[in-house]
Amino acid sequence: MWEGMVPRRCVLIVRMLLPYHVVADYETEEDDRILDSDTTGQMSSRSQQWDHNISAKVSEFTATFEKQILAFNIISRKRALGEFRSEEKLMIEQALLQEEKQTIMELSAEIESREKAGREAAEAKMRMAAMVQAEQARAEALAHTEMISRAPMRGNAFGTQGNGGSVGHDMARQEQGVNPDEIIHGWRNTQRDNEEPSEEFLNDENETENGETGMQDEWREVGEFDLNTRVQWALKLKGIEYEYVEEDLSNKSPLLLMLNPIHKKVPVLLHAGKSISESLVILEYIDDTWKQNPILPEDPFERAKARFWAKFEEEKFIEAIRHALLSEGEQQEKEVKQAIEALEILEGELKSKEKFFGGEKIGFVDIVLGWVTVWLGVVEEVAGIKVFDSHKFPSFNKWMENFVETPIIKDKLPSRDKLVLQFHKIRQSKRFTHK
Ligand SMILES: N[C@@H](CCC(=O)N[C@@H](CS)C(=O)NCC(=O)O)C(=O)O
Repeated sequence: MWEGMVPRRCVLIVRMLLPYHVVADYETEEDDRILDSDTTGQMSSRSQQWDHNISAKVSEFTATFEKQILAFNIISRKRALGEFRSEEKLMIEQALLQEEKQTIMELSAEIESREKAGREAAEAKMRMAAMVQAEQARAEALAHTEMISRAPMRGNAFGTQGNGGSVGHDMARQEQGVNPDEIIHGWRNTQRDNEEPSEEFLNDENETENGETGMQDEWREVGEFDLNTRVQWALKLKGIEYEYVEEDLSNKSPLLLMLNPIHKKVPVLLHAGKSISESLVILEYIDDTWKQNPILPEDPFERAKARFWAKFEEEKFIEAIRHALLSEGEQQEKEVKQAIEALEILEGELKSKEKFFGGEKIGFVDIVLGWVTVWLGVVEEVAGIKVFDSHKFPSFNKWMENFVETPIIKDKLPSRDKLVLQFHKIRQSKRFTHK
């Protein structure tokens, strides 16, 4: 009813006032045509407006860009003169601060670990010194008892026998008493005497008279990674508890000189108050002393053969690799050639073996050569030489795999990365006293 009353004119107005988008669908193109056809030039079409906007934007961008180039050129000139923008300065300062912080943190961690190592070494040396002192006192007491026991011998043979027996018995008991002190180490003193260890002896921190300076860390770690490892492997294979005392080879301790006065080198094994030096000799001592898990064969001929191969490894193979690390040019080529020849011989020997030189189990010959499994690759990398080739030496390759996979060995293998660093330093310094 209401609808019928709306006048027609009103409907038209409503239609005209409808929002633009409702009718735009079919009117836009029409509009453009109308505007484009305008010859008065008063109205610009959509495409003309678009072109106009774009060129305005382009000139805006061009102006900004030119400004940036100008600023960049000025900044570059200033940078060349060492002047930086304030935010750049801030960033540089922050980066430097961060770097400094990191360096300080690393430095304090390093200092802390060195202090700890130093403290532990000093404590261990104190313990060792006390033990050596006890051993000397025991020897003195023994000599004294022997002297007394000999006195009546001149007059009374019966008395002597009785006394002698009891001394022997005491000795055995005392040896058992010292047994826990089974230690691998290097210490020194200029000579062995009967005096008590002096203050200096116990605290050698200020010692500098060795003439071996500047290589402290390198030597400490390299020392640990080769010959000492032999001894530790042997003890571990036999399940013997031991205490490991580190020696600073650039500043040898009085204890090392006392215990290994001839060679003044590590490793040294201290057992029951007695010191044993030379890694191969120590290995044999260990095998003779603790019978479980033998590392040398029982048969005399087989034992001799094992000793032969150990000597061969030392003199022909290991020695050549050591020298190759330190030499260059022709000399180095000669050493590499010798190492390869020795390796060919070892490859031939291993061909008939089950897993190791020692057969099914790791033995003397394996232990002597063992650290080469890590050293060889490191020396090759550091000295830029090639000795080992897994295709040419498949048996040796298998032996290396078997060796490093053995749990006891695996736990005591040196870190390759650390060795690479140490060997670089050693090669640069050309100081390699290892013989
Ligand atoms: N033939 C000895 C060699 C010992 C050796 O050369 N030890 C090195 C460390 S691995 C050493 O103490 N070097 C210090 C020096 O020569 O002054 C062994 O087998 O024990």
